[in-house]
Amino acid sequence: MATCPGCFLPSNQTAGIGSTQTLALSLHLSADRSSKHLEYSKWKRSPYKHQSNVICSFLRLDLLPAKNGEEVTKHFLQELLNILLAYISKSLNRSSKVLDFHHPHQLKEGLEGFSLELQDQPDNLEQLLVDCQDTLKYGVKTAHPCFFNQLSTGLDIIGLAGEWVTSTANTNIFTYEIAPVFILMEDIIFKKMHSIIGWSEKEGDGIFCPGGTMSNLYSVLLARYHFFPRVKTAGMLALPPLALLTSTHSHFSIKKSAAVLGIGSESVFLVKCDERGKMIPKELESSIRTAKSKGLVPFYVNATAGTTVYGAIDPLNDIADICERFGLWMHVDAAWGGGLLLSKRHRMKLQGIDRASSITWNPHKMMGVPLQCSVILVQKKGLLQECNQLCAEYLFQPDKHYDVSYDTGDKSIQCGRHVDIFKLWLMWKAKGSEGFESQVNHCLENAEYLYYKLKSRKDFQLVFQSQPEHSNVCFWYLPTSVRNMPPGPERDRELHMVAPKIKAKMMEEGMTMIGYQPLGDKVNFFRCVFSNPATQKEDVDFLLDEITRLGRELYS
Ligand code: ABU
Repeated sequence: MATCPGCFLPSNQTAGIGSTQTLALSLHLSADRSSKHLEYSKWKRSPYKHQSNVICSFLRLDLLPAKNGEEVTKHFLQELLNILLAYISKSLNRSSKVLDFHHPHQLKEGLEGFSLELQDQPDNLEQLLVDCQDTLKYGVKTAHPCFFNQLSTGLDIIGLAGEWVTSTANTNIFTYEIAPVFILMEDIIFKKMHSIIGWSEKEGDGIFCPGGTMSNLYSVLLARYHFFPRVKTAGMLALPPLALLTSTHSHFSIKKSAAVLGIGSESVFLVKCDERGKMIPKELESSIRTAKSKGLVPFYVNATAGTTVYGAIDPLNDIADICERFGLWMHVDAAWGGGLLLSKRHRMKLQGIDRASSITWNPHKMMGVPLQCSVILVQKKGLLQECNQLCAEYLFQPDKHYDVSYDTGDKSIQCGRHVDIFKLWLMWKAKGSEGFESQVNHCLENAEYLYYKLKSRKDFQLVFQSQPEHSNVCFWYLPTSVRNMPPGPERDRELHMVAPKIKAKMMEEGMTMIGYQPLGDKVNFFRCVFSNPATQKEDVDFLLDEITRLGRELYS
């Protein structure tokens, strides 16, 4: 049966229906589809115009599982696919904007017919498609080659396909019973990651978590259970006063974990770093001794492989030596740096990672897997299960007819979990490890290119002079007025305001996006990060041109 491409009606039913361009015609079928009635609704605009300018729509109830709902469902999803394809093409088009910025109150008030408010009456499918399109329109195109704002950027088409398949399967990943293929894929990927890290086949376990912060939380939970297993049942009474150690440049999630787990954020000792943001091993030793002298029991050290701002990698082997000597749990937060393990050129930067008791690794960062995809890897087999299992009888029956060791859900602190494995598995299939390797190398080449560009410019200043280890490049833009000031607090005050001012204008214009922050005694500076394989050197040039142009306009 031929159907109108702009609506969900057979062509013979739309012929002759008259309408103005601003009126949309909704054709609602009742649930039992025995009676049809026509209804006009006033939509100002819609991209789905029938050749006679009639826009026809169905309601949600006309979709599957409605009887004979295949055709309407097919057309609805095809129209959605067209919207998504147009969005993806636009995201990768360098002449299109990265964002169309609006303030929160503007979006709340509604824009050009796009309203966030919810009504009692259902909207029709046509309106839902317009809403999908508008949601993307007023969002940020994180796949754009000139989006440098976050560690997770880009849009991998195979990964996207994986996410679609995952959503279509719409299952939970706590038992083999309802997620047999996904559970086995997790097993395969964990083995792959363990071998890349350098753990033996007999070692290693893991669980997918909703983000790096949760992975880090698991690491503290596991370390505490490893040393004090009574805590699971007896709680805090089973514990001495504990201390954790992490560097001043490490992620805030270590402190947050201490707060969440009742250890207290004040029990986290922040170890000093060198000028590049790497933990100083001697300082770690002295912090351990300080903690002990205060009557605390240090049990956990977090080393970072790829700090959030500088991309610094702590000296893992030196830290492992210290942890061994003091009998401490060594965790490596490689949420950002884990991807470097896939590159023969860069993996030696993480030497010593195999000595870690646990590792956080976010494939949704450097490996470009669609958000979110994060794991906690644990060297000691069985610990995750012991620490977290509660054996809920309605899910984890021991007398099932298959090998129940594949019911992995009780390793988690969650019950229901999103399936994050499939997109990663599918991307690995599509690229092979080699594909990931060249992707990682490409991102670091972009960082190197930016670094040398900045080095040669008088109107920019690098935050630290040596070449970055990861793909983070940190720098100040120096307007002439600031450049002519002598070093000191007055210059710092002026310089502190430069990046926020440029960023504000950059977001209003929307052609590129980069983050900034202060750090320690450093006033606001830009942090450029590369994880998008679509980004090329011309985009790096464009970023610098844009900062210069905006800076000149603001400071002329
Ligand atoms: N630590 C999570 C990600 C931070 C960032 O994208 O800048």
